[in-house]
Amino acid sequence: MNDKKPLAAVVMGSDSDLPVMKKAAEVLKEMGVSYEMKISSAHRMPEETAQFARTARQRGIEVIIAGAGMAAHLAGAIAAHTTLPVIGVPLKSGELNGVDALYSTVQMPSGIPVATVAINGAANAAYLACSILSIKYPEIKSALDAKREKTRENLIKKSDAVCNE
Ligand code: C2R
Repeated sequence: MNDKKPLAAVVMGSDSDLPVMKKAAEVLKEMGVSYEMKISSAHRMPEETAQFARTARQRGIEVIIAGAGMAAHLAGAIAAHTTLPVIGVPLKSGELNGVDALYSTVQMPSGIPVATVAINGAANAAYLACSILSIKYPEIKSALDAKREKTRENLIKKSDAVCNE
């Protein structure tokens, strides 16, 4: 699906975030959403991060997922430069196990929102991005509906297998 023009962007603060953030890419792929993925740190690459955020809408991006650990300013710094929806993923990293990143990501000042998911919640960030895109794209709504139906059926099967032995 990634040969199409990207609708979603997945950004992370460091290559050390990739094992968690690739889960967002997997969900987007499964839902048929074209995406771009990059490392861009607001702290270590401030100019590139601002440039990415400022140009995202004109490049056709419609939603941004940003994951960072520790003093996680990436999602907020991106939101400062665009009015596209930004979903922040606080990552478990360092001595405070992600609570620092959660607080840094969720506590945005009024007017510059970041929709924050759980610590390491990269998959749910992607599902939320798909929900946002599904308002405009019926095929993404269908993919989300099909995924929920499959999850429901699997759980019923598991219940029958595990609880009725
Ligand atoms: P390294 O492993 O590269 O030292 O990074 C990254 O997201 C990562 O979880 C350690 C952690 O620092 C985070 N980081 C940020 C930002 N840039 C990198 N929180 C930022 O701009 O917010």
